[in-house]
Amino acid sequence: MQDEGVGRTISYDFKPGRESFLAEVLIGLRKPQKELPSRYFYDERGSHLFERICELEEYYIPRIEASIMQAHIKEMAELIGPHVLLIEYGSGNCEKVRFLLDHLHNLVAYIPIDISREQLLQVTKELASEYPKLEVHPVCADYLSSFDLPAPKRPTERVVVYFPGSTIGNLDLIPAKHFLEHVASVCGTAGALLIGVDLKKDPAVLHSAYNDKEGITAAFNLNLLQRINRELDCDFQLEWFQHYAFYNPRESRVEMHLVSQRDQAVHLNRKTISFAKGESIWTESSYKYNLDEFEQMAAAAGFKVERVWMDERQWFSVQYLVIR
Ligand code: AVI
Repeated sequence: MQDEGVGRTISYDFKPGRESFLAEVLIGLRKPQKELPSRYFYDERGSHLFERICELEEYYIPRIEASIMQAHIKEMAELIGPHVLLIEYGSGNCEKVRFLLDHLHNLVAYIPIDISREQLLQVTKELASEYPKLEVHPVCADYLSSFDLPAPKRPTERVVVYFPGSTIGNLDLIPAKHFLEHVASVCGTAGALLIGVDLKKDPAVLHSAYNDKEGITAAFNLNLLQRINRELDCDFQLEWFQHYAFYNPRESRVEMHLVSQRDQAVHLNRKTISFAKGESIWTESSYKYNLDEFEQMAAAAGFKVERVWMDERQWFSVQYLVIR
């Protein structure tokens, strides 16, 4: 599929279709604890709202991660080495990868993988003008599914996967381990993973990060219902659902929910789904790790943690993992 304007191509385009979206929504809303998959947050408006979240004072992750990258990029580039094929899972606006694009030696090619096709096309276009010599192969896909990776033109010494932003935290623990196993197989024996992992901290900090004063996170959460209305012809009344996010210390995760403000029903695919007042739809989990927990999970997936960089308060970590 040709992208007008820049002559770049979406190398692989696996935009999930309406049918699988509908099936997942119906399955989720029929569970005793209703739930929706958080990866559907990222339609065009959702991706834009997430960018605004990343600019919020309360949402510390992007700021701290960028400061860690900035402080240690030379050491990271040394560890990663030259002639690398760089793959980014969930590339979003490709903002974070720029540290690597600017510092890696003789980068062979960059493969951004994202589910948001519009954003992927837009940022690929921007990268093409900023890095005219860089070989970029955008892939539109859900990175949890399997797909063939495009082959770069030049030979590659090793594959390095970049997974920033603690997006790993949005996976439950078993899927997170499976995801790491999948990454290990993509990397091959010489490969490595550079990953951002959010750490356990004062729940009050987490509470403000997911309950910002401006209500952007609430809008981001509610946008999922709007997307379902628009794409699946559903009739959620957004004013009767309220954003609710809290840290669950027992499970080490921030949970986001949408709580029904009254008894109500919605209609989807000729089916009626009822909500009692106070009942919630669980829309996202964001797990927070300590270093040992993450190291154990990585080891179980075949990785060895080679290096960890953290901020002074130890709120966030960037970790360099190699195959064991
Ligand atoms: C993308 N992901 C790591 C974010 C997080 O912190 O779990 C998504 C998000 N949800 C609410 N605010 C940000």
